[in-house]
Amino acid sequence: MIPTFSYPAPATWAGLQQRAATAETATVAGRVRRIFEQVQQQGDQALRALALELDGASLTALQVSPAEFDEAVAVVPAALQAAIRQAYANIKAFHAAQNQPEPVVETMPGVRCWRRAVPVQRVGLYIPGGTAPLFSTLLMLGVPARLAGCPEVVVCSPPQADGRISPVILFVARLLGIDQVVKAGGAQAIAALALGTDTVPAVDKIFGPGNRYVTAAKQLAAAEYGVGIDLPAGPSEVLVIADATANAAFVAADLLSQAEHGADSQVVLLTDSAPLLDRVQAELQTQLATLPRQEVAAQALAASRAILLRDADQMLTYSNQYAPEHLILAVAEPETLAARVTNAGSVFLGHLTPEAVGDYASGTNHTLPTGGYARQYSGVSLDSFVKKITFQTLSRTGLQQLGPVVEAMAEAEGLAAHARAVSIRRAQLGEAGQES
Ligand code: HSO
Ligand code: ZN
Repeated sequence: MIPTFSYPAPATWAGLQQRAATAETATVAGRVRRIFEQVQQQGDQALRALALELDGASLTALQVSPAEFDEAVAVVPAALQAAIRQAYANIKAFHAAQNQPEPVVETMPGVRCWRRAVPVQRVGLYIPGGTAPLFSTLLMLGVPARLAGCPEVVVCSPPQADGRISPVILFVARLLGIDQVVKAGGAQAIAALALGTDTVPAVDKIFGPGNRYVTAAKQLAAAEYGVGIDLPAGPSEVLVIADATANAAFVAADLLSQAEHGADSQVVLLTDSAPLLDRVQAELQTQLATLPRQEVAAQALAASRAILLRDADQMLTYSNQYAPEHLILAVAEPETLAARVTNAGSVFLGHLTPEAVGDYASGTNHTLPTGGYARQYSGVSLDSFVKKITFQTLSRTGLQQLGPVVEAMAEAEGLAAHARAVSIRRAQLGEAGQES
């Protein structure tokens, strides 16, 4: 089912690790640019026109009304509401613990430095719609936004053809205490968040996944409009490291859970057990047959890789080079391997920890670096919604102690005004500050 590679030489790994090119076509970029112009010129009117053209929705009000929230909440089944509440509690607990106290550090006598986390003031959360609106993404973005204390949080999501937003998304928004939900999708929503319209406030940072247009629009917003974005987005990925103790049915289920996201999802299996590999391939066949999204999943699998390697060392080296968004360690002693992971977005340890738990409800965030960006980026966390502003203050003693240090360095860099900013103060204190 998945193309197999047996004991490839390490020199060939880089080729195997290549992600399918997600070439940003000039057509997408051009279309996105025109949409930005349209939103800039016509504001809300452009959002209505594009909702009609692209979502088939005829809208008067763009903003979801309190009555619409009430209706939506009423139709979400109680069992789903309870599940979402549990996920919410877990995500909140995990992210709240990321709020660490920042100590005041006296670096020298009389020189005090500290840092304060200040929320990004205005944030926009983009939640894709389509056939399966991923309301879980609203939890993953909304929980840290609220915990960080961002004063303005606006959600944009494309309307269905009937002009509504998925009731579950509205239920989650209400649970989070977010009342600004705008019926706008695609590049036009990102343009509105970057530029501002009558209904959509311009924001400082935009979060959330989306299709090629949304991704291109976020890039444009960041490059030309001074707006922050969460992560360079790309197709979702999972890499499973499985040894002979792994359960083939579990491994196949994990691979498929990622494959069903999209035909461009990247699925990688590394194993040092040839019999396990055969069993996983057979299981994939069996399980695929019963999946509603089997066409999508089959396409993803066809472009993915199953690789037989010599041992745990090789598997770990390969995985660290690939830097997967999700890494599942389906091995007898996952902690040993986990300690040696250097590049991954989020790691799932042991046979009883499917990626799906992190996608929804264990507490970790599912907005993670893809495309190899796990080499240098972290996933979304509380930190994504704050800036850490640094502060410092010097007492008389502090200036006495630090002044000569700075003067010496400034003079050596040939920056006399810097040196003087110190010496002029020392002179007033009757110190031996000398100007040069
Ligand atoms: N695996 C996706 C997140 C997700 N899964 C949402 C289900 N719903 C990207 O990390
Ligand atoms: Zn998922």
